[in-house]
Amino acid sequence: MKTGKPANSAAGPKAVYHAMSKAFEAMKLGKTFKILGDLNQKGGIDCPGCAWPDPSHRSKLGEYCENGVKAIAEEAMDANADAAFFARHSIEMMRDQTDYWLGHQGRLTQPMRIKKGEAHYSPVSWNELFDTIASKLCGLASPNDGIFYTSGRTSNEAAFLYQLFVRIFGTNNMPDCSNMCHESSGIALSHTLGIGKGSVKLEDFYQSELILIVGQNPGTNHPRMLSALKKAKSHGAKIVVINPLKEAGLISFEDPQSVAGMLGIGSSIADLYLQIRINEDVALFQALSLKLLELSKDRPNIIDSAFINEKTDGFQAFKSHLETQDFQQLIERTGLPMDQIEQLIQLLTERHQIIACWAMGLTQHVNAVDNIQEIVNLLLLKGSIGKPGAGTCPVRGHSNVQGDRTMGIWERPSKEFLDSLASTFNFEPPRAHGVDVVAAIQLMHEEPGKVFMAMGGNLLSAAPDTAYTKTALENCGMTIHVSTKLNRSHLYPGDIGFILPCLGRTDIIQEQSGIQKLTVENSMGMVHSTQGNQKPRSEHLLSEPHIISQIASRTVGNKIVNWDSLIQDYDQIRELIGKSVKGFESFNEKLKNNAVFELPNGPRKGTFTNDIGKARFTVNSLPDYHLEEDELMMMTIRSHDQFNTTIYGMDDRYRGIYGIRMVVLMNKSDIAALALDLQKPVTLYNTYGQKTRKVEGLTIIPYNIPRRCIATYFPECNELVPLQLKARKSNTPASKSVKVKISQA
Ligand SMILES: Nc1nc2c(c(=O)[nH]1)N[C@H]1C(S)=C(S)[C@@H](COP(=O)(O)OP(=O)(O)OC[C@H]3O[C@@H](n4cnc5c(=O)[nH]c(N)nc54)[C@H](O)[C@@H]3O)O[C@H]1N2
Ligand SMILES: Nc1nc2c(c(=O)[nH]1)N[C@H]1C(S)=C(S)[C@@H](COP(=O)(O)OP(=O)(O)OC[C@H]3O[C@@H](n4cnc5c(=O)[nH]c(N)nc54)[C@H](O)[C@@H]3O)O[C@H]1N2
Ligand SMILES: [Mo]
Repeated sequence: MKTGKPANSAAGPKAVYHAMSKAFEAMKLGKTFKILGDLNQKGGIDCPGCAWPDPSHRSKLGEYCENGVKAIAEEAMDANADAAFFARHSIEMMRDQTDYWLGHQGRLTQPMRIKKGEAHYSPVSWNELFDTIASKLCGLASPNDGIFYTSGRTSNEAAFLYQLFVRIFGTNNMPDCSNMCHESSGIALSHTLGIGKGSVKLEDFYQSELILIVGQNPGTNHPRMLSALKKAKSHGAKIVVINPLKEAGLISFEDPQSVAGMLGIGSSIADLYLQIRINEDVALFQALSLKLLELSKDRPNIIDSAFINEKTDGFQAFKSHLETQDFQQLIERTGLPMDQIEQLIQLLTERHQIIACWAMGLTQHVNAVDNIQEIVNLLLLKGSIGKPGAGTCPVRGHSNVQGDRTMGIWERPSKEFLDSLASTFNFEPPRAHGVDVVAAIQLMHEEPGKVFMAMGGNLLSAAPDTAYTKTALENCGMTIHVSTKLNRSHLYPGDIGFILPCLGRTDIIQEQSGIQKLTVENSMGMVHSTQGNQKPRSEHLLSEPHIISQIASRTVGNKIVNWDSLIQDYDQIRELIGKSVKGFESFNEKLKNNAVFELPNGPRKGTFTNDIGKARFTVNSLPDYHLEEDELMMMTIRSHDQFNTTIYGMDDRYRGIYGIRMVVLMNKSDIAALALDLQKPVTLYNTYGQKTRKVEGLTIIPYNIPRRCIATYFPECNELVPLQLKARKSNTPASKSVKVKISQA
């Protein structure tokens, strides 16, 4: 382990060096360049990393970032976790290994099965596997005994087939990674504006006057966003960051596409950096709106009264509620200095084209939906939605997580969506809502014998309450994982456990009619194709749509949908999507010449498509959490060397932390006040709902973070997040505001 000074600039030559060394470590040279040459190019491979959109003009120099290269190296690595690997390693032995080790064993190459009591997974034929799964599903007492999880890398085609199969089977039990991610954004935005997606396009960044970046670390998690921010600044935008940590990428960006950037000369990003206390965003945004309303008494142009009158509802209630709040007290809660607040208010009064970007720093709190609704309130006050250079920008995580939702992966599908399925396919889909991630884990824990199927992802490590979730998985009658790589969820099978190895983004998909493409939707609602260029490493690998069709045809038959014929040519799947999902009419036509097309988005055009046809102001109460004398507020965040539960390496370069992940980032004054010895490990623990949860063996790192706030890494500290600690309305685990205590032997 080694620590150093946190960086104050991101990307640049170091990023290129780190990216390329990871790639060359994992893959042969020729393969690396073949994949990178196609990465994010039109008609090429959509990066399996984040969902940030591609610019209309693609750089031939390379339209990807350091972490995109790492994502590619992770998927396309030469190593294989084949049948011989599983014969050598028992699940017991693998449980003791780190996530880093698990991921570095290589790509899964063959279908595998394990039965209760067996020590090892062993190979099974696809035929036997499909038959066993189908007969188990058909034998369930109710379709609701099946739980069908999805992670956000799944293509539109696979997602559409999967949800169709599950609904014909008879349940809406479709939890997904969104439940743990942007669900809070979806709920808040649908209620207030009418669509659970953001309203801005990439071009809006270049017309904006002010961009707020709240609870998001793009230097690590959406590095290509930094290019958009740099360009926005060159067009005159000011950038304000609201984040408890000083994240390097938000301070300055060394653009690897420019000579200066490659010489290590950075362009500054944030004009103003507010190091807010964890989960005090509601207080901050209420204070800002309150002040703008007050100032508008003398300077009416500060707010957009015409917009408020014509386009919104609930303004009076919102205003009256704010007037009961005390500005000074609100600001005190945030821990921010008054001069910074004044600077932000100054920027807000003068500017009218405002974009608000956010990610997990806002969505993973008990009051997460309120956080986002308060941002919407501020934007509405300024008339900053539905015009160029302004609007909402929830920055999505997984590369197709937004598309999966559009395709119907949701435990709470709308009536309109189900009606459309019913009329296209002539069957009656189940209407009762299904379980989300938290409810699914509870159900699997409490009622043994369920069938759990995962289309990608790593539920065990991604979910809260790790020990409880383990038991939930082990209680299942059958666990089915469609995966590219080995992960911890595979190591806690039900009575029978299957691993179904699938083709990834970089692989060529060959079906009867020839090579197939797939499609994805990015964070801004643009749809385009993706097509791999690598020959599959094993004859046993199947595409996700192929796997689904085989399970479906054996489980629900070919009467409603002819699964077997559909996968001969994926254009046929897109035909069906075109018939059932709004915005996808003439889908295949729209993709001609590698075109990108935009999905309908009312708020983008100033049309609010919620139940009242007007944008809603909302009244949100201040979170009333209280820290005891010896308690700290913990957020679980990502290091620079991981993609969710996939650990690329042991360093968090921008934060100056090397070779270790079991850390607690803590304010120096708190370390002194608690008389902690930096040389000795600490334990974090808490007792929510009578149950004590703890993580031992953590190293304290003195860090620039507000008092009483600490940061740890996800997934190592998920054990400390109680399953029942979740956001109101969205049920998203509150993994960024967990109260903990600290002890040292
Ligand atoms: N390389 C890489 N890229 C990724 C991922 C990855 O793991 N690695 N994951 C993908 C996924 S699925 C997602 S959802 C996104 C995640 O992208 P992010 O949301 O950027 O990821 P987190 O590390 O969870 O960081 C949250 C940020 O919020 C801040 N924060 C925490 N609590 C608060 C708060 O109460 N208020 C405010 N204002 N800020 C707060 C933290 O300091 C941190 O900077 O990235 C996607 N892209
Ligand atoms: N404490 C805490 N917990 C969190 C978070 C947090 O910030 N803090 N963040 C939450 C968020 S935002 C999210 S999105 C979830 C992530 O939850 P998940 O999406 O479930 O987890 P991932 O780590 O992204 O899944 C990685 C696995 O996906 C499989 N995989 C990769 N590519 C493919 C593919 O192309 N096809 C298939 N079939 N499988 C593939 C590989 O086997 C890999 O091991 O975690 C959540 N959990
Ligand atoms: Mo996410």
